[in-house]
This record gives sequence, structure tokens and C-alpha cells, in this order.
Amino acid sequence: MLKELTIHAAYAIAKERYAQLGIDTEAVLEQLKNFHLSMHCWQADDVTGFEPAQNALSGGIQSTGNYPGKARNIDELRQDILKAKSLIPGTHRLNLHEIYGEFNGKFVDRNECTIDLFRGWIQWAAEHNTKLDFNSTSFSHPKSGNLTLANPNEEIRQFWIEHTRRCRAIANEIGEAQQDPCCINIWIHDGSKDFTVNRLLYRSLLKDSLDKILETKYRWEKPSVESKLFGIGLETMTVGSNDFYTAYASRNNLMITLDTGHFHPTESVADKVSSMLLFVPELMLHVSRPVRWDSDHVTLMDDPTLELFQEIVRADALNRVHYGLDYFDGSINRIGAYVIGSRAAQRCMTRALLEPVQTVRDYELKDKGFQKLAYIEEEKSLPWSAVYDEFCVRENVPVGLDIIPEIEQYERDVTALRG
Ligand code: RNT
Ligand code: ZN
Repeated sequence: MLKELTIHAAYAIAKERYAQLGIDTEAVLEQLKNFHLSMHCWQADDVTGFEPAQNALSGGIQSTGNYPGKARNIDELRQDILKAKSLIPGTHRLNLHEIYGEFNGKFVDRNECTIDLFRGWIQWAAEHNTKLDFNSTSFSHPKSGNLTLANPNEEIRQFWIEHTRRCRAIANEIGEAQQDPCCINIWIHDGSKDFTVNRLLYRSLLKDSLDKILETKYRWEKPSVESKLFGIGLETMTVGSNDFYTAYASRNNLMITLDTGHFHPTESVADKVSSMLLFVPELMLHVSRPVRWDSDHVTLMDDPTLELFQEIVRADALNRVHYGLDYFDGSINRIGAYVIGSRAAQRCMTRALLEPVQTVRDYELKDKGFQKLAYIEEEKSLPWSAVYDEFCVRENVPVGLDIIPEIEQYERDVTALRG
């Protein structure tokens, strides 16, 4: 266990190093306190949710692995989330899917959902100083099939329109109760496994469905739309592609969700930030880690994630972005997955905030390429981790590897005892 004194001493040196570059580490520590992740509730139970029917996960997504101890009910899930939150510095939001309502064994179909399913969540969130975000759920349902909001079958399409409209109303009530807008993400899996000659039909149907869903204007909810490249079993065409939603969101002044697993492997998601922010009001992130495909591995501090956060800071857009996480790994300790991924996102943000961007910008504008590269290279080995460790100490959470014994203890006492 690192002594607090050692951490403070390392921080003092880091503070001086950064001060020489014109960076105020105290100001960065303040910014980190105001950097709220929206933690996805679905890592705790492999995207199962609490509908009494417990349909198998569908919609082209998959959680693989069978690590023991997944949350089996709402109490276990809440307990796990609180444990994870206790190991992540700062205050963070929780992102719910509609299937995580309090069903209490009662069948409430997707087109019948109301705020009643979420009153308990609102109360729980208030008790734990947590703001909520929300998602409509089009997958894992007998009517999910390959097409929901883009389904030519009018009855099925209306069913999902009704579901999504209701989800917006629920989000609005959550937002009002917490006196802070609740983001609602609209992601549907609609697509085609094989060659299709009806792309225009499906996309016009989706456009029409969204127009209907978004007709109502609410004060306390913020809708966002999430594109995708492909799903499992839906490899050839995705109705809600990146082009579709970029155009739709920009025409309708709507928030857009960038899931880092939803693009071609060599495409830079970071590069999209500055373009999109010129045309849409806000962005929602689904920070994930694709391995060869949209595999939803646990977020790490890798180059694409770091570049994404750097681009947000460079665009001065910290307050125009919502920082959702989206991964579901069933092969490792799930609390550990939350903690690693959340802390990785924070570490990326720490580094992004500590970048001596003003100096580098000046060099670039004066065409001093070598000096620019010298700074960019130097940044990589500056003591940003001492600043993050200091943040952990000040926020009273374990530093570095000290998360391991804490999570192992919780596994012994709690998750390992689940049947
Ligand atoms: C799926 C999307 C979507 C889901 C969640 C569960 O590819 O990323 O965001 O992961 O809604
Ligand atoms: Zn996502």
C-alpha cells in the first residue's frame, strides 16, 4: 500500500513540472471533480435486466464469459453498483435501460411501460447522490426480430414507437425528479443479415418513426441517437448507420451518441468530435473497447480513448459531452470491470486536461513543426499519474493497485456466494 505521504510528495513534484509548462494542476483537480461518468447499469448482469420473462439477449449484441457472481436481481445490482462507485473517485451518474425497471415479477410489456417502474430507482438514486440517464430497449423481446422502428409491419413498428415515446416520458419524469436533465439514448439494432434491396424503405420508416417519437418537446429529458456499423446476425446492413444519424441529428438539432465500438476498426472516433459539434448541440459517448469487432471489452487507457478525450478538451467542449460507458464483459470480475473502465476514462481525461495545448497550438500556427512534436512527445512521459493518484487520495478511494484487495474481498463476501 502506497503511503499517502508518498503520493502527496509525487504530486508536489508533478505540480511543479506542470507549472513550468503553464498548467495549473489544482485547476485540473477541480475539473476532475466535475467530470461525471454515466455508468452503464448493464455490466453488472450481462445485459439481462429484470423483466419477469428474462428473454435471451438479442439484437446483435453479446456478452461472453461465465464469471461467477453476476447480479441476479435489482438489490444485487444496486449493491454492486454502489461497491464499484465506492472505488471510483468523483460523483457519477447511472445509466438505466428500460428492462431494468422494478417489475417485481409483474409482466409489463414494452409498450405499456410507465414511470411506476422507475420510482424506486429515483428514490434510490436520490439517496445515493446519483443522477440517472435512460435508454429505450428494443432488443431481447419477442417482437425484436431484425426490425423494430424500421419494420414494414405497421403493428410492430407502432409497438416500438409507443415504447420509445413512453421511454422519453419516463426520462422526462426522472429528469424533473432529479432537477437535472435525463439523457435518453435511442439505439435500435435494426438491420439485415444478408443482401437487401430495400435500404431506402427501411431508412424512410426509421426516419418517420423517429419524427413521431420526437414530436413532443420535454423540459427535463435530452434524447440522443446512436448509430452502429453492424450487429451479430445483422452483418450486411444497419438501418441506423452513421450517415443516417449524422444527417438526422444535424437536421433536427439532436444529440448524437458516439459508441467507440461502432465504426470501422481504422476509423478515428476522436476525429468526429470537432465536426459533429459544429452541427449538433451535444454528444453522448459510449466509451467501449472494440477488439476486432464491436466486442464491448472493458475500456482501457488506449490511444483511441485518449485521443477522443483530448479532442473534447481541445474543442473546449467538456460541458457539451455526456460521458457514458458501454461495455459488458462476463468473463472477469464484473465490479472490477466497472472500476477499471471508469478509472481508465478518468485517467484519459486527466491526461487530456493536463496537455499544454496552448503552447503546442502556438507552435503549430507558427509552422514550427519540430517544436510541436517535441511537446507532444514530452507529454507522454509527464507525471499525469501523480495527479490522478492525488485525486484518488483526496476523494478517499484506493490508489492504483489497492483496488485489487477491495474487489477480492467483495467477491469473497458477496458475489462468490451467489448461486
Ligand atoms: C449496442 C449499443 C448499445 C448497447 C446498449 C445495451 O451495440 O452499443 O448502446 O450496448 O444499449
Ligand atoms: Zn453503445
